[in-house]
This record gives sequence, C-alpha cells and structure tokens, in this order.
Amino acid sequence: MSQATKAGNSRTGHQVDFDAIVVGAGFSGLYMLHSLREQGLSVKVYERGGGVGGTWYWNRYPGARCDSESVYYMFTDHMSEDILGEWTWTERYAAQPEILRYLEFVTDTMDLRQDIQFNANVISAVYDARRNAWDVRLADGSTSSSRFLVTAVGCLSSTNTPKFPGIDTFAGESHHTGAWPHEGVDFTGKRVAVIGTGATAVQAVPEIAKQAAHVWVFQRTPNYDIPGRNGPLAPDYVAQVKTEYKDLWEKARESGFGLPYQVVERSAVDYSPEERQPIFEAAWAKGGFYMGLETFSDYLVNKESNDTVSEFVRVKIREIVKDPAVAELLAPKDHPFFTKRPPLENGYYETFNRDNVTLLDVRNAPIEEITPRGVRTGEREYEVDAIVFATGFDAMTGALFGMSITGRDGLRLRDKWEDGPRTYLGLTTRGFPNLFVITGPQSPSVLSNMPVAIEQNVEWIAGVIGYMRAHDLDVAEPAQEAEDQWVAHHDEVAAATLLLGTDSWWVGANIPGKPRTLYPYVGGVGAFRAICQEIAEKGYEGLVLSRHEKPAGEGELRSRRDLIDREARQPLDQLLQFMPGGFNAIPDIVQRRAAATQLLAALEVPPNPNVVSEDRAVPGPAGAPDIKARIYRPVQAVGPLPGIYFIHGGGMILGDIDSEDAVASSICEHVGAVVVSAEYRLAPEHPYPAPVEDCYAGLVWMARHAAELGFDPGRLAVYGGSAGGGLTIATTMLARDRGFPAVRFQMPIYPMIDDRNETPSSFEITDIGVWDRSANIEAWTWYLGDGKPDQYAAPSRAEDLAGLPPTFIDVGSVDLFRDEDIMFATRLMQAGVPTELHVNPGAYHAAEVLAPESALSQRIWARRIDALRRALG
Ligand code: N01
Repeated sequence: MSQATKAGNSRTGHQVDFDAIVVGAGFSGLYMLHSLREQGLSVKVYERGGGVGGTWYWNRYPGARCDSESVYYMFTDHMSEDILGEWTWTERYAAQPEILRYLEFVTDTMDLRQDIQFNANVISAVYDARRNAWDVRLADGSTSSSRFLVTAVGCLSSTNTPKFPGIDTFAGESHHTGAWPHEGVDFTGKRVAVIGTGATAVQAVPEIAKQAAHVWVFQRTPNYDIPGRNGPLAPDYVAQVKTEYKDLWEKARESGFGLPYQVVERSAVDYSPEERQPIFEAAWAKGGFYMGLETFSDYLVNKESNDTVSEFVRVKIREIVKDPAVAELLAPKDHPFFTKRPPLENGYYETFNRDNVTLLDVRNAPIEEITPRGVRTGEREYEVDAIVFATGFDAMTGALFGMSITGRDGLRLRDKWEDGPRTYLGLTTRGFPNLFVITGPQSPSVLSNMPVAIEQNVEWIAGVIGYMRAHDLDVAEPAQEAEDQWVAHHDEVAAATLLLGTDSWWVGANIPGKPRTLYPYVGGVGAFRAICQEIAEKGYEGLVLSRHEKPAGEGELRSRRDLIDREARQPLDQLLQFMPGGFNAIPDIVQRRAAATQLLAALEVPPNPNVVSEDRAVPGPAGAPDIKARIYRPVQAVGPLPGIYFIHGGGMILGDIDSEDAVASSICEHVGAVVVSAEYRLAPEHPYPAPVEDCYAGLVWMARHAAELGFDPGRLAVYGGSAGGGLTIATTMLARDRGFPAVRFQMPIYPMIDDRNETPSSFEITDIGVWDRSANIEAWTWYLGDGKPDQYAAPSRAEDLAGLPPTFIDVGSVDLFRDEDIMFATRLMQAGVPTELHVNPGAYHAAEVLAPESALSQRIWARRIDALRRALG
C-alpha cells in the first residue's frame, strides 16, 4: 500500500515517481494520504515542518488553542470510527499541545508516517504536459514527479510580518506567533510589545501578561471578542457526545459553518430589545460561536440586525473593562459584528484591568518604525525586551504562491490569480491539470469548522481520482465555462453579504497590494457539499476528464548523453565523477557558489599576458548599490578600438566577474576590443529586475565613458553566455526601449530566455549534469521571485523584436536551451533583425568552457571571434 516507487503509466509509457504528491501533513494532508492509499495509489506527502500538524505544528505561542469546541474539532467517522471512540478531549477548547498529540495519534494509528517526508519544503511544482506529470522540487534540491498534485498547505500558513522600517535593527528577541520557537519563550520580567489584536493576540496576551513585567498591546482595529468560557470537559459529557457522533456529524456536514449547532432562522429586527436581550445573554453565558450562530441568523446580510448584536458586545466590553477610555478603545465601531473573524476570548478583556498591561491605539498613532530598543509610534518610542508579531497571515493564496506552481504552457498560478483567484469549486483551476487544492480560495474553508470542510474537500478529490481510474482517464481540468460560472456564483453570494465592506484578511485587506475579493466561499459548507455532490453524480460535470495521449511520433527518449561530442564529453564525465549530479545537486546556494568558485580555481587559467585589466565601482541603478566592473584592454592596442560589454553566466544565481575572467580576457585579446565585464546582483537574494537593471546600468556607464575607456561608441557590442545571454538580450531591449545607448551588435550565447520550460529540448535535457531541466526550473523560480515574467525577465516572451541589434546566437544540439534559442533566432529574422544562428552538433551547455581543448570548442570560439570582428570592424 505504501512507498510504491515508480507509479508508472503503462499505456503512455511515461513514468512518474508517485501517483500523487500531497503537500502538507496537517489535517488535510493526513486525510488525503489515507484516502488515496485506500484506493491503492502510491502517495508521497512532503511536509515543511519536522512533524505532522500543520497549523498546530507551527503555532505554539502561549495560549494557542482551538476556537472550535474540541469535541467537533477532529476527524469524523469518515476517517475511522475506531479512532473517534478512542480519543478523548480534556478541555472545551483544546490547547495546541493536545491537538498536536491528537494528530500524532491519528498519524500513528493509521500508519501514515511512513509515506510522509518531513523537513521537505516544496519550492516549485511544474506541470509537464508531455508526460502528464507534476515535477516537484524541494528546497534541498531533490526532485520527484507524480500524476496528481494535491496541495494541503492550510489557509493560514504563510506568516505576515509587516515591513516596518528598521525591523531588522531590533536588539531584543522577536517572534511571529505563526513560527513560534519550539522550546517556548520565557517572558518573565520582560517588557513586551504585542502587535496585533486578532484571534491569536486575544489568546496570547492574557498568557504573556501573566509572566511579563509589562505588556504593550498595539491595536489597530478592535474586534468583537466573544467569551469562549473554556474549562475542563466533564467525562460524562464527552461520553454522551461520543454516542451521538454519527448524528452530530451528519448535522455538521449539512450546516452552514460545519458545526452541529441549532441554527434558528430568524432576524433580530423582528424582535423587540426586551425580547432580544435574554437571547443574547444566554449565548454570551454559554460562550463560543453560539453568539453568532444560535441567536439570529441574518447578521451577515442585514446591517440593522447586525447593529443589535454589535451594540450588545460593545456594552459587554464596557462592563468588563474598568477604565472607560480603554473600554471605548476596545469597543469596535468601524465594522459590523462577524465581518471579521470574531476571536474567542478567555480573559482577554479582563487583562486590560491589570496594571502591567497597556492598550495602545495605533490607528491614530501608527507604528512608524522598529528601533534597536523597541517600537516607535507617531506618539513616542516604547522600549521593550521582546516583540510578538501577532500580525496574521497572507491567507489562502500566500502558501500556494510560495510553492511556485506552474501549470500548462508555463502559466504560473500567481499570474493566473493576479487579479484574484479563479477556480472551479475552489478545488481546481483551469490551466493546472491534475492539481487539486484542499481548502482553496472560493471554497468554504475558513468560514467553517475546518475539519468538516477538509473532509468534504478530500473526499471529493479522492472521488474524482477514483472515478478517473475506473474510467481509464488520467487528466482532469476544469472547463473554462465551469470555472467562470463558479467564480460568478461565488462573487454573487459574497456581494449579498456585508463581508466585502470590512477590511479583513478574509478579503485580503491585510496584505498591501493583494486583490480585494472574498477569499472563502460564504454559501455555507452544507450548500457547498450539495453542489459538489450533484456535480459528482453527473460524472464530475464541469471537469474535463480525458486520457493523456503521448504526442504523435514520440518514442521513448534515450539519454541525450549518447549524443555528446566524444572529445568534449571527457572533462564533463570527470567533473561528474568528482561532483555527482553537478553543481545543481548542491542544494544550498551559498555552498553551490563556493563549489563553482573552487572548480574555477582548480582550472588554474594563467593570467593573459596580452591583456591588462582594472576593477572599478560604477553606479548601479537609481537607489541600488554600485556595480563592480572589470575593464580589459589589449596590451598592444592600436585604436580606435571597438567596445564589448560582457555579461557573465550562472543561471542568474551563480557567477561573478572572476568566474568568466578568462573568457572576457580572451575576447579582449582576440577581437582587439575594450571589454567591460559587469558584476550584477544575483537571485534568490536579488530577484528580477535587479540583475537586468544592474546590467543595463553598467552598459549605460560604459557607453557614457567611451572616450575615457578608449573605445568607439559607434562600435559597441554586448556579449554574454547562458544567463548572461538572456541578460544580453534583456539589456539590448532596454537600450532600444529607453533610447540609449546605441548597440551595434549582440552575441547572446546559448541564452537562457524562456521561463516556461515547455520546449522539446527543455524536456529532453534531464541528466547531462551541467544545466538540466530541474536546475533551470529552480533558477527561474528564484530569479522571478514575486516578479512577473515580462519580456525583460524572459525575452522569449517579447512580442516586438524589431529594432534589436544584429545578432549572433550559438547553442549546442544537446543543450536545454536549444529550441528556445532556435525559436528566438527565427523570430528575430522574422522581425527583420540580421541574425546568424549556429547549432553546434554534440555540444552540451557550456561545452566550450568545460572542454576548451576539444576541436568542437576550437570551432565554436573561432566562429564567435570571427563574427565579433566582422560586426565591429
Ligand atoms: O491574525 P489577524 P491572527 N500595524 O490577521 C494587526 C485563525 N486563528 O493570527 O485588524 C498594526 O486576524 C491587525 O490589525 P487590523 C482565525 O481564523 C484561529 O490573529 O488589520 N497592526 C490585526 O489586529 C484568525 O482570524 C485560532 O487593523 C497590524 C492583527 O495584526 C486567523 O487565524 C486561533 C499591522 C492580525 O490579526 C488569523 O488570526 C488564532 C500593522 N502594520 C487564530 N498589520 C483558532 O481557532 C497587521 N496588524 C485556534
């Protein structure tokens, strides 16, 4: 049942490592793993944390507990009736350690651990349409593939720490509640700043206040906090609930919010104040979400009704908090009840009656900066020993975008959802075949008791996959029309509520620049379940289910290593013996850079006696640091000389002016040109557009200093290999579009220009060991970061190539970039750009650098030098 290795697919012949990869081992991932294994699928779960639990693994802050009543916050009888009976909760709202223990208990009882890899951080997932497979890459550099990809990453797992100026200068300790140290934090005797007053802070502040010398609570928006009334659970109550579970779960599944509460369909406006008061009082005394769910049912759609409950809570706050000014600050007036998630409080309001707790209003005096000593607001500086960022999450899409998911035709999820999520049922999205999202945006998720929503999502996904297997199908993707209809329905339901009118993380308002839309579906879990059920009964209507066909005429790929030029292959084989898998097998980027430097040092290229060089710092782009530039001049130069601007390679993540010193120097000597080599900033620390803008700034500097450098500005060329090739084209494009400088010729060598990784050669080159598919995908992921792949990031995407300088491109026949470069050269010619293209048979990526003595390399270099001389002569 477990650990099947090559899952395979006999009809198409395309192998994958697993039938399904699931990302995340919280409630969602555990149940997904179990459900798919039950169908006999091979499944691998990758979990970023060191253990199971998801939210409950990371959120270990003081006071962390569940806001759903614990007896309903668990897997239902659908997962296992046995487990249901075996587990007994001890508190009305279970604390984090107890929930974590529960999830570990489930994991072990259901024997799930063996298929979970911990400390496995997925950094990219790319759909390969030719193999109908998802290629997944982890931060440690390892890769694997699967037919189905299921994200179980949770809605609140990407922490949000606002970019307060000076945040890195704080000298004390600071922690985000969502990434709390496992060993805990001792606040005894400390001065503590807690920033934020959401559900997390409401739990943490009372606990921190018990230890700390003083706590300053920085409040921007007060919430309607409802008493939780936590306490131990009576054993006979728990026993009673267990006997009723089957009915209770049925009720929860049909309900609006996934809880088996007795919702009464009535409006507060139909009742007099005297009639309403005891209803509110009863719910307040009972504690928990009963206040929202069992009093009146139209708070989210009827402002007048909502006003009554909002005022009731405000009065309660004024009763509890002794200082009237503080009470007034805590009483929300700027938004209706339940249009932000109401926190459950257990002593939060009383905490403000303590002498060692001060509430600060950062709505009127915003936080201006974090200083080495503390927090400075518009009013004054608060000196503290510790800062707690209870500032929430980039909810629902943050973790998905963080994984860098790329679907068909190079479409990135973050680009598709640039203006807001577009999904079918929140579970699938067009352009991303066989990707399933548990508790995704536009599904009920956070507007419900999560385990109930999760189970429904998981069962539906498992249902689709089971259906496909039963019908010999293996590709699932929503139809455009179905997706459009779901988005329209979702938006219509949202617009009928008061939710869009309040700034909350439910509408993305907590993250600057995030599209404002209601992220969860507010139609209710019961209604959602019914819709999904009907769709399933109609053979998953709206999903296009098909059988993947191998592209016509495609045979099985044989290793491209056999096609490498024999002489040029020797040094490559030696390198791989010494460093199996090449540089890219070294996951840590710092270590990888060091290995590359070491290798170059080992090559021991003697200094070129025919060239002199000097290093200079030249201005970088506006507001950015200077760029290091190396200027080469032929010793026996007879002017006027041409100028060549040289951009080193290294996948945008490696390399510097030293790494291609020998190449730049050799070009200088053999062309007889002044060469300026620029050292640009590298990803992932400095993603796009930093490298391109640095390169452009260096070119501008070179052109402006032509006279001083001693070259003819009318004979200026740009040269670069690999990433340097991509940057060459991006730089000449910028020069064209910004009108300066004039560039006479460009020589992008096997340029890296297409982030989509969809060309035939991109799929072919997987095991050469120099720059293979997975390395390229990783580099693009790092290089693009949060940026958009426009024409300057990925020149293959450029629509207008007219007006670029005459171009010489060469690329190896066994190079990943072969087809993107051929296509680009063809498009240059079509755009009227004089273009010379050479495809070097048997050459792998950078063969002429690794095997300089080979006849192949000699031919390559002779042709390049000749072309440069002709162009600049
Ligand atoms: O995060 P939040 P949370 N300057 O986003 C403030 C779930 N949960 O971690 O409201 C100053 O709600 C921000 O202010 P404002 C639950 O679904 C569940 O508390 O944006 N303040 C707010 O006060 C919950 O809703 C449980 O004006 C800034 C706070 O930080 C969700 O997690 C327990 C600021 C963030 O509140 C998130 O709750 C706890 C700035 N620049 C949480 N930026 C259980 O059920 C942000 N804030 C177990």
